[in-house]
Amino acid sequence: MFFIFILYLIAKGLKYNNSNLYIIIKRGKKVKPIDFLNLKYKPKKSDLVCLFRVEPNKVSLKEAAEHIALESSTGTWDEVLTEKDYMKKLGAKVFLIKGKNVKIAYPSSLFEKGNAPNILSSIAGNIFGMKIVKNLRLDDIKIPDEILNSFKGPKYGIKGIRKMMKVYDRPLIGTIIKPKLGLKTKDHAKVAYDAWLGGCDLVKDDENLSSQNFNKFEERLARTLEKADKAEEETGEKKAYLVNVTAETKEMIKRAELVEQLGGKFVMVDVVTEGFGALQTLREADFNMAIHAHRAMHAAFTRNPRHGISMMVLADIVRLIGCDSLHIGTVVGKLEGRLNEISEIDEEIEKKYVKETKIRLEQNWGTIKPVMAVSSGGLHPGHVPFLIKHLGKDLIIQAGGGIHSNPLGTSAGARAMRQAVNATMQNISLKKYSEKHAELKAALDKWVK
Ligand code: CAP
Ligand code: MG
Repeated sequence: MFFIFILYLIAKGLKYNNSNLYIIIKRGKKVKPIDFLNLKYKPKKSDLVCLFRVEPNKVSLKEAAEHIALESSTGTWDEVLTEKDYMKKLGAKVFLIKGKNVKIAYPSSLFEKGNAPNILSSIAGNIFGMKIVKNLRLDDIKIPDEILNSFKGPKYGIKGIRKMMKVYDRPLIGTIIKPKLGLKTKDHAKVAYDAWLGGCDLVKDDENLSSQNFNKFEERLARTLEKADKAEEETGEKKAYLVNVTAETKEMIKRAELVEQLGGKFVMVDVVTEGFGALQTLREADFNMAIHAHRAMHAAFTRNPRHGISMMVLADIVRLIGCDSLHIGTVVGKLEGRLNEISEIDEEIEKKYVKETKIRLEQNWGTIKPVMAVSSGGLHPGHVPFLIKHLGKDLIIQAGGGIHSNPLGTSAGARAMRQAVNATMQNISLKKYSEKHAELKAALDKWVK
C-alpha cells in the first residue's frame, strides 16, 4: 500500500510533506529545498534579525517558526518547482527558539535598500494572517549597517531640535490645539498664540485636522505662523508651529513646500495613516523643517501584546526613515502603555547603541541621529515629575486638555506646565512650588487630589 502511495507521488511529481521533512520529487529527482530552520546558524553582521513571539496553531512551534521564515522570505505554502539553486542563500533562517520567542535572520540582499515598505512587506507582511499561527507578534528588529545606511534618518534629531528652539537644559513643552476639530482659523491661531505666550515652545495641530472647510490649511498656516512670530518677539523665545500636513502624497508635499516658503520650523505627519512610502517621500524631499511624527492608528496593531507589531518596531521604522520627534506614550496619561516598554522605546529612539532585553534586540544606530521622544495624551502639570524621572529631559511634554482646561485659561495652563518643568528641574516638589505660582496651584487643585 505504502509502495503504491510513493509511486503515485512520483507519478504526479508532487511533494510529500512529513511535518518538518520536505522531500520534493521532481520527475524522479530529489531536490533539497531551502533550509529555513537551522538552530546552529550564527547570524551574519549583514543579516536583518527579527524577534517574534509565536503561538502555533495545531502544529509544533518549530514548524510554525519555519513557516514564518519561509513565507516572509522566499517560500510559500508548498515547495515550488521553479526554485533554483542560486537562490538558496536568500532563505531566512530560524536560528533560535526559546519559550515562545523565535529569532529569524534575513540576508540583507532579500530587501531593496532604502525601501521601507518593501522591507515591511516581507518581515511584517502575510505572516500575521497564516492559519498555522494562533498569534504572532513582531517584537523588534535589528537593522544591519547596509540597510541603515540606505536611509536618511532624522535631519535634525534631538540636538538639531534643541538648537532650533534654543532650549538646551529642560524638556520642551508643547500643546495640541483643542477642541481638536471645529475651531475656525482665527480662533485656532488665537489659542496657539495664548499657549506660546504662556510658555509653550511648540504648538501642534491635532492628528485629524488637515484642511477641512472650517479651517483650511493655507490660511491656518499663514495666520498661525504670524502669531508664532509675534509670540517670539514678545517673549524672546523660539516658538514652533507643528502644522499637520497629512494628506494624499502630492498634496502633502505641496503643503510642506508652503510651510518651507513661509519659514515654518516643523511639519507634523500622522505616520501610520499617511503610510511609510509617503513618509519616505516627505523625508527624501529634504525640506528645511523638522518632521514631527504622530502615531494615530498604531494601537490597532501594537496594543495586543500577543499579536501584531510592537511600538518598538514602529519606532525603529520612524527613526530609520527620519522623523525628528515621535509620540511614544506617557504611562500615566489617557492611553495604554506600560513603563518598561515606553522607557525601552525611549532608549531605542534616543541612543546610539541599545542592548538586548526581553522585548528588544541589540541595535547600533551608527550615524542615524536620535529622535526626540514625545509624551502626550491625558497629561497635566501633575505628571511632569514622573515623566522627567522616567524618560529624562530629552523629551517633548505635550498637553491639550491639561493646558486648555486649566481653570485660569490657556495662557495660564501653559504657564502651569512651565512651572511644573521648572520646579522638577530644580528638584522642588510641585506642591511647594505652587505656593508661589497660582497657575500651577490651579492645575494641581483641579487634577491632583
Ligand atoms: C493629546 C492628543 C494626542 C494623543 C496621541 C489627543 O491630547 O492630542 O493625539 O496624545 O496619543 O488627541 O489625545 P490631550 P499618543 O493632551 O488632550 O489628551 O501620544 O499616545 O500617540
Ligand atoms: Mg491628538
